[in-house]
Order: sequence, then structure tokens, then C-alpha cells
Amino acid sequence: MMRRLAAGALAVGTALALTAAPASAHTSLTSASPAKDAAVAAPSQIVLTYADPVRLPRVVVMDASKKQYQSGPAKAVDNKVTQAVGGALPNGEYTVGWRVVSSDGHPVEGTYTFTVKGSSATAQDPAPASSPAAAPAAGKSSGSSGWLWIGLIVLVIALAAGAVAWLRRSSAAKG
Ligand SMILES: [Cu+2]
Repeated sequence: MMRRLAAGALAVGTALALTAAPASAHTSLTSASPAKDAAVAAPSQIVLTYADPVRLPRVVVMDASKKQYQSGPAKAVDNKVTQAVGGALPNGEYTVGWRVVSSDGHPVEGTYTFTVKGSSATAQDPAPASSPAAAPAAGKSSGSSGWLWIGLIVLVIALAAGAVAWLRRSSAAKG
């Protein structure tokens, strides 16, 4: 009796698994490092492992004040996504937000948290240099050097105008 029940349950389970197969073709996160809810020393990278190969990964590592710590783009190799972390993470709770495209073309996303403890870094440390926000900042600095040149040219013109005015005035005084 029990064996027949077990066999029946197995058959039903197999049938469900087969019919569910197309729907579950999009992948899921199977493990992460640091792991979900883990309390760890400051990690230098986040490694996410999926059930299937993934593409176009995007990973954000954020502290409680929404400051971001990921450094550079996430890399996907087969079913593993690696995201470097810029600088040492101060103690506290972090949220990892991730988004990947699974092999069936569906985007999959999720979040989880982990905690850093025993870190010597303080919350006042500057943000990692190579966060995506650094790119517009670099553009801005070249823009400000452009303004510096314009400022210099204006200054030269002003000096020249002043010199001309001074020469005119001194020649008028003579005449
Ligand atoms: Cu799918």
C-alpha cells in the first residue's frame, strides 16, 4: 500500500516536473558568496551561482544608506556571475541586487542581504573610484578644464583691452 502510494506520488511528481520544465527554463540563483544572511569579513567580490548559464549580468552592492560599492561591470562566465567590490566595505548590512538574462531570454532578478563585521573600514571612506557614477564625473572634469581655457582667454582679452585703454589714456594725457 505504502509502496503504491509512493510510486503514485513519484509519478505525479515526475509529471509535474515535466510539465513545469518549459516554465522553469528561466534560471534561478542557487548560491551566493557572501551567502544570504551571512555575517562575513569585508568581501572583495560577490559571486552569484545560477542553475543555468546567464548573460548580461548587472549587480549592485548597496549599504543601508543606498551608497553603492560595486566596482566595474559584472562578469558572467557560464552559470557564475562575479562582481568586484571597490574598496573595503565598512561594517553594516548590505543589499545585493542582481539582474541576469537566462538562456531562454527571460530577465531574472532578485535581492538578498548580508552583513559585514570586523571591518576596519569606516563609513566615511570615499566611494570606490570605478563605480558607474565615476564616468560622468570624469567627463565633468574635462569639461571644467574647457571652462578654465575659456576663462584664461577672457582674462587675456580683458588684459589686452585694459592695456589698450591705458595706452590711449596715457597718450591722451601727453597730447
Ligand atoms: Cu523563462
